[in-house]
Amino acid sequence: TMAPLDPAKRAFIEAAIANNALLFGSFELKSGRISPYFFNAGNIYSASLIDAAATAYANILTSSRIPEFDVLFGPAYKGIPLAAVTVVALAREHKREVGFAYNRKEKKDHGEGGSLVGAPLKGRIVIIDDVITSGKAVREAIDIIASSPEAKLVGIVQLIDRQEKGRDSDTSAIQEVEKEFKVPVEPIMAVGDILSYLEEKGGMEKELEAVKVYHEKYGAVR
Ligand code: OMP
Repeated sequence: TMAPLDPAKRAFIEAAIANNALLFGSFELKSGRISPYFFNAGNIYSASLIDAAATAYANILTSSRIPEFDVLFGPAYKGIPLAAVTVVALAREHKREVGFAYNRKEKKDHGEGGSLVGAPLKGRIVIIDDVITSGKAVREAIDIIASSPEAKLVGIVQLIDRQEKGRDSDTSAIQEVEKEFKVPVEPIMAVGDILSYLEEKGGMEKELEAVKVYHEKYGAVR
């Protein structure tokens, strides 16, 4: 049996399901894996759900292994609104004033030009990301920081850690990224919380079973 689910996580998962941000079915992932669940951060658009996400990110950014930082980097596209709302939550709820930055997917050659927008990418940077599966997407964001000479990556926060095997080993994508880049990667929630939710709620036995079977296959070996 599993540890009882934290009430804030339970409320967030419930709201995510109600807003179609957390879906059950059959989904092909970026990594090619076929998953019985999918978290779509693009469906975090209602005021109350994005507020809950911002609060959760702001909490993990201030009460975890994440060190002090100067700029929150939200990779395009889904990271952009998340970074914007989270800097507001950090200022309002934690009296911490940082700027946010993001990238364009298409390079712009007129107007102000360049592919980075927002706060100058200088100083200590934390990446705010939505979901980590194999670690491919977050590595793309890490590359952007690495190619900015005045920026130093100091941490990464994830909304959902799917706790899956990474690119190079049977250990989790988060462990691989922490080891390779020597920065903390902190998830707000993990697949275990989704399993706990389904177990507590009851009535979703098919979904629960499918997530368990999937996790047996792709889950990281600790
Ligand atoms: P990796 O690049 O394999 O770590 O997969 C993470 C990325 O895949 C995320 O940034 C999303 O673009 C997408 N994704 C989700 O949004 N939600 C999921 O539940 C799973 C994925 C995925 O494709 O693995």
